[in-house]
Amino acid sequence: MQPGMVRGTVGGVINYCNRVVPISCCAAKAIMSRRLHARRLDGIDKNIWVEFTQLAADYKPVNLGQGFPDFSPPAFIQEAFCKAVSGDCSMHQYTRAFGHPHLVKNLAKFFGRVMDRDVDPFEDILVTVGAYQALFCTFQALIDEGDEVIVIEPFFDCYQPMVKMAGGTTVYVPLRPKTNDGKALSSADWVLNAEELESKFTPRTKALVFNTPNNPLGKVFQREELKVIADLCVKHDVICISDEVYEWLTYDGNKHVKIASLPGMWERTVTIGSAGKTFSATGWKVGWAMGSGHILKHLKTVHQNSVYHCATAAQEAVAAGFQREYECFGKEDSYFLQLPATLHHKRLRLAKCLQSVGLQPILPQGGYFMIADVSSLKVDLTDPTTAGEPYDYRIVKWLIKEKGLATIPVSAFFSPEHQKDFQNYIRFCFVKEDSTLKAAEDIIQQWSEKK
Ligand code: IK2
Repeated sequence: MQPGMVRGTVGGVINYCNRVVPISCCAAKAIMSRRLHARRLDGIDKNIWVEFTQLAADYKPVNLGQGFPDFSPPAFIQEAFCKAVSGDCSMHQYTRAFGHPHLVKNLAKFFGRVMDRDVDPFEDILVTVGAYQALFCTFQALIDEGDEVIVIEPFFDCYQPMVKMAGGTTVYVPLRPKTNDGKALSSADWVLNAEELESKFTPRTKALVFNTPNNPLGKVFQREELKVIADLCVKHDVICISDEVYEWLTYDGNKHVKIASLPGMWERTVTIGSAGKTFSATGWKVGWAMGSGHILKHLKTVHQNSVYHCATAAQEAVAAGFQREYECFGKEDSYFLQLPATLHHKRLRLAKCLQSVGLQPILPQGGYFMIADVSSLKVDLTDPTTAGEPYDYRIVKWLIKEKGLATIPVSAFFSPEHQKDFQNYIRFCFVKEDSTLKAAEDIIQQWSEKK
């Protein structure tokens, strides 16, 4: 037993933080002489969300870290959830494995309209435990040992470990600022070089994954940019995985375009969505994968042999949400218009605050994150517990512990090759109450005055 730990829980010990640590973690070496964990887990045991969510829980900072709203979902969807749990007893029981019928029918109807095509509710959609599980099913179902997956960076961090667990290798292609003079002040200035992208395709390339609007940069890929990606996917016979969890959050006239709607792409694209991001209910963990049934059937095989199905009542509520949004599509009371309108102001407010202390944020065209180089502000990095970590990790930890403000280090969204270029950047989340943004502004102001 390690110092500071006490016995007291069946199958575990309690550590300093009152958390139960399974005996297997502490004493595995003593019990087993053979290798315990599967090789596919090598090097992927750290997770930024686990680490920084715990820090936020421990230090209780003003939280502009993980991407979730600190306000409630709209009343109509809360009411739909209450109705689901208090009504028919079937809402408390298993439903169809690949998606509650009411939900898949509404998703098919809604996205069929958006894409102007027939979407088969029972063939072309899989409902999952958040977009996270949709991604997991996609990689497990489609990637084999030796396959390569092209990842456009910056990228949502879980793509890399998920590809690795499936036996594949990630090959990165970066969005690069159009100019090198430090004037890339909008996410629109970050572009993909078509030749560089094409150079990454090899006979082993099985899939390409990207995210629009992008987390953390906020880039909204324009139709012409999507066409470049689409043409290369068709030319090299590659599957496209399009992570669109922030699809309703675009600003300044930018429009989200679904790559699956481009010619020849429906047949080779898996589109990933999230009700958590869509209806400001991230804790419900309802997501989906959508695409041609001939691809989706393989994702369903992974799903039926792992999770099997997702919470019925939450699916019923999300179904009601999409039904409502179908009815008020494009109208003033659509939540899909109201949320970005609200966030547009919060985005400008945060940008103004950062600029007022001499920082140059990259203004996002979409999503609910903003990144900024904070190296001009004073930081005391003497904490020995973070020594050896990337600079942005150390800044973020110092900010949480010493200033009471949580953000996220940006290098976590880059490949090892490009991480060093972004170690001065941190990510701020602005899907927060104005009072939270005000509290963060006060901390940022006070931080800059201490320089
Ligand atoms: N894909 C992207 C691009 C995401 O950003 C997320 C959720 N990210 O939230 C953490 C953060 O960046 O602060 C997901 C997928 C997963 O979505 P879901 O919550 O529906 O599983």
